[in-house]
Amino acid sequence: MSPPVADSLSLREVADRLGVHYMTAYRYVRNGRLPAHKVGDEWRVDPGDLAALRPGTRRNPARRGAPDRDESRRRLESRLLAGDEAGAWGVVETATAAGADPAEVLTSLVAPALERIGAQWAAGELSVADEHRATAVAHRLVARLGPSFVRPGRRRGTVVLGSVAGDRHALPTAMLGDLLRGERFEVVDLGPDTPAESFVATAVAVDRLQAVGICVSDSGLLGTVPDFVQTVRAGLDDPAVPVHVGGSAITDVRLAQQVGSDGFASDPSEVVALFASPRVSVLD
Ligand code: B12
Repeated sequence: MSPPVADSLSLREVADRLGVHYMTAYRYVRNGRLPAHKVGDEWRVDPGDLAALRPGTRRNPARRGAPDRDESRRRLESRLLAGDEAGAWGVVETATAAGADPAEVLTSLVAPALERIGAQWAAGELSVADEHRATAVAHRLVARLGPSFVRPGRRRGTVVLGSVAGDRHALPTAMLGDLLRGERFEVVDLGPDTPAESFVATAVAVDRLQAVGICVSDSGLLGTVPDFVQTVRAGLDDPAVPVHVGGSAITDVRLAQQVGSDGFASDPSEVVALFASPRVSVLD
């Protein structure tokens, strides 16, 4: 989003310049199509951003009404960073109306937007506060999308998910859990910073345990993962149950192998197949 500038425009002025109704201009802001910032109670728009929105200067008319993925991502990123849940949800609804299913919304919109936000934080372009605000909104989007992953029919067994002890990232297992629920797995998501003992206590208590998934986002924790995996594995009643380790810190199959994972998935489309497989281990 553009920083506040002295010559920024009110929404009324934006509407006049575009020749649209005030509510249309407001909607452009709320769904992230037009970057804006709040000054007190009022939305203000940078004239440069308005110029970029003008019909004919910005969009291919053939695509009018169906924003492409990059544009939707950019809009979502802008709404996440603005802490604007309603606007962010508007981007999700627009994508859904254009045909995206909930899994695509998570994997093609929300995750890449967070990835970009993380990259900007790492480059010193965003503060930790910006990242926290964006993540809080992302949590709410994921929660709102959750019920749309519920599928009727026989369950395929239970997957127990959580992040390795010390890892505070909560969204990866929340999103992964929904992708798996959408494929009729029962999922118990233990969330961030889960002790090995909690994985074990849960895994031995669930009905028809299919697999355990341990998420690692912070590569600073990688040294702890092999022992962690071993503790979890040793605590399971059935040694044939696979224990998978994944997440953004597990970047390739070799690393997965080193930390003791039974499998590796390089992208979301492979994750479901991985959890569906018995312990044949793609790493053997
Ligand atoms: C939000 C966020 C935070 C939030 C987390 C809040 C919360 N409640 O979740 C906060 C601000 C707390 C945070 C803290 C830190 N973070 Co952070 N964070 C992120 C960010 C922006 C988004 C994470 C996310 O939710 N991604 C969305 C999910 C869906 O994507 P995903 O993880 O790839 O998950 C998918 C797959 O990997 C897969 N998957 C996930 N789990 C599993 C498990 C299995 C078994 C399998 C098979 C697949 C799988 O399925 C998912 C769906 O497709 C990322 C950027 C990024 N690239 O993701 C950085 C990022 C992960 N963080 C990073 C860092 C460095 C940190 C800190 C160390 C910063 C610091 N110095 O304090 C701390 C670590 C704290 C800790 N001890 O954990 C780095 C990690 C770099 C690295 N390689 O180590 C990243 C990549 C940012 C960056 N570009 O540098 N962070």
